[in-house]
Amino acid sequence: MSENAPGTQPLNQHFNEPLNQPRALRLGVAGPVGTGKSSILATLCRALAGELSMAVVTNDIYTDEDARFLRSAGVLPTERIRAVETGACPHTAIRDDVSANLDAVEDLEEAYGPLDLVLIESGGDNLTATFSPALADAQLFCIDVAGGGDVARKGGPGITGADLLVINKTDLAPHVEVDVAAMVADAEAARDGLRVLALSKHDAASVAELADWVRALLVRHRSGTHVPTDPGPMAPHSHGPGPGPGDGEGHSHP
Ligand SMILES: Nc1nc2c(ncn2[C@@H]2O[C@H](COP(=O)(O)OP(=O)(O)OP(=O)(O)O)[C@@H](O)[C@H]2O)c(=O)[nH]1
Ligand SMILES: [Mg+2]
Repeated sequence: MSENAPGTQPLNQHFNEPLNQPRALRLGVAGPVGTGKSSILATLCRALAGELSMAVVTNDIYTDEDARFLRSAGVLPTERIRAVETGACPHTAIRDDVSANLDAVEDLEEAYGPLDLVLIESGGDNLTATFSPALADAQLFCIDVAGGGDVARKGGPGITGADLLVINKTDLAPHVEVDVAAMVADAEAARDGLRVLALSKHDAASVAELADWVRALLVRHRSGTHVPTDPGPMAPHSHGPGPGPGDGEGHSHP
């Protein structure tokens, strides 16, 4: 009789996962257009790729622009950076039908696994776009000082409920007349104890804090004490007809 009679194998063997080797932590990065999501991915790859096995999935509406930016930045081997083209609705691909993103993540895990960390960048969207917990174990929502000091007060599920809220580009604050401390205080008041991080890619101390936050999250993921939470659904809205592929005749998200 074989050592493992049918039905007696440890459950994980059915899924080809070594025991005690949880799959990679999947960290989603969302936020409005241009707030610095790709830069955060580049920063995290530079800070962590020496100690963690990493891969990246980007989402763009029409192109693979973000993937090309990250490949040319040389922050990871190029084949570990995959692009998903989302069509007109970036939020759909991270929330309503996550299959294209899940396929990309699983392909990367199969090709280069075991991985420690997969970063998924959402296409730039509005303040209410968040990841489904079916795709991301945890999510970072990114706003920036250039969008105005009142953005944190505008709320939305990413600002109030993401695992980490980044207030980015703090080096620009004097140029756009924003008080970073007040913006952080507004955000903290909206987040019921959840972490807020003031970040600039030019401020090494803030980059180190971001990397430490990811390391601590990974420890909780591996020990099974991190519970993925859903920041909440998008606000109801509709898209008008558009000229691009995927724009179609327009549609609504109730
Ligand atoms: N001054 C400053 N500029 C930054 C910082 N982070 C990002 N940027 C700049 O902001 C611009 C947009 O950054 P990206 O990282 O491409 O932003 P994104 O959110 O990925 O943009 P989309 O994917 O198009 O939504 C670029 O010109 C970056 O160089 C920062 O900390 N400080
Ligand atoms: Mg980007």
